[in-house]
Amino acid sequence: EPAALNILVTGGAGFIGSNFVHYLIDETEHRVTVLDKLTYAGNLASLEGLPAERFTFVKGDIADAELVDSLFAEHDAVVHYAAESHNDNSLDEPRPFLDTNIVGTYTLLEAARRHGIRFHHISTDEVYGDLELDDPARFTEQTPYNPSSPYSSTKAGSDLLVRAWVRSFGVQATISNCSNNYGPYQHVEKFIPRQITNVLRGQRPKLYGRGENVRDWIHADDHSSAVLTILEHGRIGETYLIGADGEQNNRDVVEAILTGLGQPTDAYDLVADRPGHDLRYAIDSTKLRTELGWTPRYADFAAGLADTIAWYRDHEDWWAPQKDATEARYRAQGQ
Ligand code: NAD
Ligand code: TDX
Repeated sequence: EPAALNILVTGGAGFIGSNFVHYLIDETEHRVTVLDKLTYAGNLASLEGLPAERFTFVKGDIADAELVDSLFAEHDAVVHYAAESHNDNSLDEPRPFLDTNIVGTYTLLEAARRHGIRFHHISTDEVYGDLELDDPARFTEQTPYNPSSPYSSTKAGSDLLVRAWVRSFGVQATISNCSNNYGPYQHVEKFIPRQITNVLRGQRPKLYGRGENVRDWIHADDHSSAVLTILEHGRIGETYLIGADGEQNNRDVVEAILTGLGQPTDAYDLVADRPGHDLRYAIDSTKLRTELGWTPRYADFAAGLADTIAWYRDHEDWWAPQKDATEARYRAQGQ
């Protein structure tokens, strides 16, 4: 058994970060501190019921150098999830994406350098741009960066800062770039929860454009197991792509949600497309699987989606407070 560590998780009140915190508490002996600003996307209800002797919450900004410095002094490792994460918001108002994703990551890297602390940076496959729908290629660790949106360009910038701080200052960092996550605690602004909660409310799902864009879906628990594997066994300075062979086009996902909730498969609306909308993402995770022996538990997207639909059906108290405001924002954009 590895020794129990003190792990600092930034953005742990968000979707993937909160899933990772639950995973650490359930699957390891580590003690966890969450540092989270509680923006519109952060939700303390996602962290309810965790054991007080192993879990601490700190409200604060990753760009607050003094706070970050004092927290790094008390921890053995940092897993950095905090980000502005929604592409549609980044098209509306890019500034917070620069402040958090770029300046926030820079602030953490400077503290990592001072404290010599193990640092894992969470990123996205969107840094690689997009693929044609009929291209057999998938992204690998060698694919050149080519981000499309303000969101993905700031994530790309943050990845490059991490690489530079490893090479120039010897920071003990690894990077992972994961495909689209789904699962419990995902904000209702995102595609899958938006459509599930629309149908639960008697509203029609909204597909951008013609619904032909492809995303490569992975359950958040599988993302968590991959990140823990990299934290424990990854080689410093390396990048690992995380994916579970879950390519689906958006229309097929909406039809599966409608079927799962007993509605006809054509009961959706086509709405205005997202400007610059990436066509397709697809991850080749061979390096992570062969080098570190990782495999996803949810091999089957249909089973993971059924679990996720059931979770939203059973947790209206978690998502209802955000639903109206989120839909009002989309309505104002014709989406
Ligand atoms: P999210 O928007 O659900 O959560 C982000 C969290 O970060 C929130 O709790 C928010 O309050 C917090 N936060 C934002 N700015 C902060 C700041 N300045 N200081 C401290 N906390 C701050 O996002 P998510 O979908 O859980 O994504 C988490 C990470 O995973 C991001 O880095 C994202 O780029 C990456 N990622 C997401 C996906 C996906 O499918 N959602 C896929 C690959 C990678
Ligand atoms: O209502 C919708 N209708 C629709 O057709 C919404 C919200 C989205 N879409 C489409 C756009 C995308 O093709 O569904 C797909 C998924 O959209 P999002 O959930 O917004 O995700 P995406 O833009 O693919 O980015 C996500 O995956 C990579 C996360 O939000 C990012 O944080 C992550 O880096």
